[in-house]
Amino acid sequence: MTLLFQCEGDTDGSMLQALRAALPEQQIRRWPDEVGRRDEIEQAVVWMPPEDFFDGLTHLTHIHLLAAGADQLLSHPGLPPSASLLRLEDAGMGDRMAEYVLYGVLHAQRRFGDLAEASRARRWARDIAVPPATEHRVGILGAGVLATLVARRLVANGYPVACWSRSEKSLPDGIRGYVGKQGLVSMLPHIDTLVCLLPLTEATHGILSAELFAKLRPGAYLINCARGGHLCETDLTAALDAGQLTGALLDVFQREPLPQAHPFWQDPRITVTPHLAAPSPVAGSIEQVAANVRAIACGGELSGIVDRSRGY
Ligand code: NDP
Ligand code: OXD
Repeated sequence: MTLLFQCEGDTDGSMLQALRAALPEQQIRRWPDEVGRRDEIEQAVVWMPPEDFFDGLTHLTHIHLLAAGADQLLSHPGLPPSASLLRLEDAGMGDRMAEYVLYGVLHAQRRFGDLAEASRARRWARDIAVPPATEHRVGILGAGVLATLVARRLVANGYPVACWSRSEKSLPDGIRGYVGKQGLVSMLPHIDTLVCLLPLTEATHGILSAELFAKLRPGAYLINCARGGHLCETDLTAALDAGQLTGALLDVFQREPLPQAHPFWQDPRITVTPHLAAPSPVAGSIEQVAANVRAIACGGELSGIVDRSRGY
């Protein structure tokens, strides 16, 4: 079997090296300098394949994505219609995402933004009320692989947590589940910090909107660590101006890197991070890709199958 590896972020070659070590029996070619005969390639491991990447890959059966979110790959104009897509599931990202979200939730609950402002003004702000974690309710949009791991970490830190999903599911103890459109309407009015961990699909595009912000508890905090396309950026600014929201921690943006002139950089109520909430770790990612390559060879069970019709 011949496999083509494409990951521009792998600047030191450590991912490719790990993949070759994990699959010594396979022929692994590096894109773009080792592509060779394109019709010999049966599988590809990709990060963000360029526009002409799939040209001539006529025998491609499986595409392994080095990311959790498949939105960009699914919108690739050259994506072969019949190849199976496999994404990363956790692969070590869950722990990193849980740290990121926990930081944001603590920031909101302990009112560190207000305290920092008071500190800059040399104000001894004992009047800033700080509720206990048990009274700060966190709502997560999504109840998938990452949302569940994040929710567990928040529960372990004393927060009441609710997760929202498309389908009914059994969630770990202490996490309340809400399902579908009606479930979202029921969940939002109780939420102090809202976390977005949804895949970007037609149904979830623009979900973080004025309509949704208006349903949250007044003064709620927003954490978006999923995709920039989930957020209506002008609606966020309007909700902050109106006091409907008190702040936001944003890791993802409609345009990345966030353009220099973007107003979010200058807004003290918004914390911008450069899409690093949970980068794909080398060891966990390669372990998962290699396990799938082996499973394909022996007809075993695959993990991370992307359902093209659902969009995730
Ligand atoms: P999963 O596919 O495991 O989970 C997605 C969840 O979203 C599921 O619970 C699903 O519901 C729910 N969902 C999807 N569509 C809808 C809808 N229309 N209404 C309600 N719920 C919906 O994804 P992961 O947890 O692995 O990853 C989530 C996202 O996190 C990725 O798609 C990516 O965009 C982002 N991400 C960001 C990173 C960063 O560094 N910032 C790093 C890694 C991922 P159901 O369970 O019913 O299917
Ligand atoms: C991912 C990401 O989807 O890093 O894995 O955003």
